[in-house]
Amino acid sequence: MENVLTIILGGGKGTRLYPLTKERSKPAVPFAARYRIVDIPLSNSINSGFRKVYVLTQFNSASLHLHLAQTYQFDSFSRGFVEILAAEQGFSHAGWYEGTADAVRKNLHHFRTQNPSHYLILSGDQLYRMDLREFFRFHVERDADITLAVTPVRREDIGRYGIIVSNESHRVKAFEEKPDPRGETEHLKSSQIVPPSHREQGKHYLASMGIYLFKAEVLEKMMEGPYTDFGKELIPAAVREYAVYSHVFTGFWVDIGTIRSFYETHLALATEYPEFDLYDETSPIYTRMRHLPPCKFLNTKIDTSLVGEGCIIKNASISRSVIGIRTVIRDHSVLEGVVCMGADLYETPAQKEENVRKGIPHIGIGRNCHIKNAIIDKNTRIGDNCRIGVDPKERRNGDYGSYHIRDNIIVITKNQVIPSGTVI
Ligand code: ADQ
Ligand code: ADP
Repeated sequence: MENVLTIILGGGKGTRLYPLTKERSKPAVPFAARYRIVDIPLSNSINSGFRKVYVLTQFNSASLHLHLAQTYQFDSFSRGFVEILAAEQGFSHAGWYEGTADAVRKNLHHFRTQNPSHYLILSGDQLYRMDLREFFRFHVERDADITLAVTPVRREDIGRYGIIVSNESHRVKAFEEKPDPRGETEHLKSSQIVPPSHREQGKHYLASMGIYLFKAEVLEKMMEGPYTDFGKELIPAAVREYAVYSHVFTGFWVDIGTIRSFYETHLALATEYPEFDLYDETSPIYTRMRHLPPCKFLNTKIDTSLVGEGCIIKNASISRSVIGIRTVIRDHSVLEGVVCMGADLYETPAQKEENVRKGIPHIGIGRNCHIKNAIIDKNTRIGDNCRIGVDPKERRNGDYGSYHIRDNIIVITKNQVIPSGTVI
């Protein structure tokens, strides 16, 4: 009988989402006003009926643990679970996972306790909605050893992905990790299995989505090899030794693993008809029930924005923004293109008095602030009269103490204090 175990790759030493990952692992990064990044692959897996899930992460945090424990509870008949396996927690091989395959290898002894028939490996940093059951059926029908989910891409994009070459029956004949798009690429086209509508858009190549289904015995066998990474080593070797198939996915799929894509994906979600529909009740994105109060808006204009629960916003103007749970925005502030993650708590009157004594702003955004093109992480204290990302000036990538700049986006990290009158 089938017994699929889902493994979510929750991020390496990775600096791509830094500084959002400065104090937390990637799965715990807040997403879309009320979720966390890990909710996306987890929801896909659960909505597809695969309810035994391990999340591999470099380090566990109390908040990630709480989030998963309180959100993903299954009754005893479904035999589901979601468990975190963190690299730091003293196995015989201490230290970081050296790569994606290494992360899986170091946890095989945990996986074996479930006696799985198949391993479903998902990336932790992508936004998509996929029926993984259909993917599973495809794999079983072909008696594949390994099946890769693939999606059509243009030539200029091939350098970011593993590119596969498949024959008409979807058997993968070759795999090249991140080939140079300026080089010879004709041999990498899989035009015969790319749907015509995608070919018309110039998408002749098939990119691996980093979503793999393995027969359990095949993964076990391959784990005996010297491979540290799936994309760089293990999958290219598997194509030579095993029956590897490709399943073409043509829905919306985007990598949210960099600051730029994380930011742009957020702003896109706030538009009227985004390609990813958060409001699809047939396959919801799950997250923690927080029992927060409603949002309160006082004389405020909000346009093309998403707002999480429990926000209090007064005399403000907000456009093209995502405002996370419990955000407090005080009088006469203007936010344009801002991803604000919100706060873990509301401050009590006593805490606010203490803030005044210490001369620090309250949690949230102060009065008369103008903020553009920024990501503001949780629990930040932004004082009054700040101008952030507004004035035209050169903003070089770098780390500048209380803030960071990545691809022209200003990132204010968790718990930072931005004094009144700050100009960035
Ligand atoms: P990349 O995304 O560049 O390409 P990688 O950095 O290995 O590959 O990340 C894959 C996933 O694993 C990400 O979700 C990442 O956060 C996570 N991860 C990375 N290192 C990890 C570690 N040490 N422990 C736990 N998790 C880790 C891959 C494939 C390409 C494919 C693209 C699709 O290699 O072939 O085209 O994904 O996005
Ligand atoms: P969330 O999932 O709500 O984003 P976390 O998982 O990080 O947040 O946990 C934060 C929770 O802890 C919040 O629900 C909040 O109620 C509580 N919390 C954290 N710090 C404080 C504090 N200083 N005072 C009161 N409650 C706090």
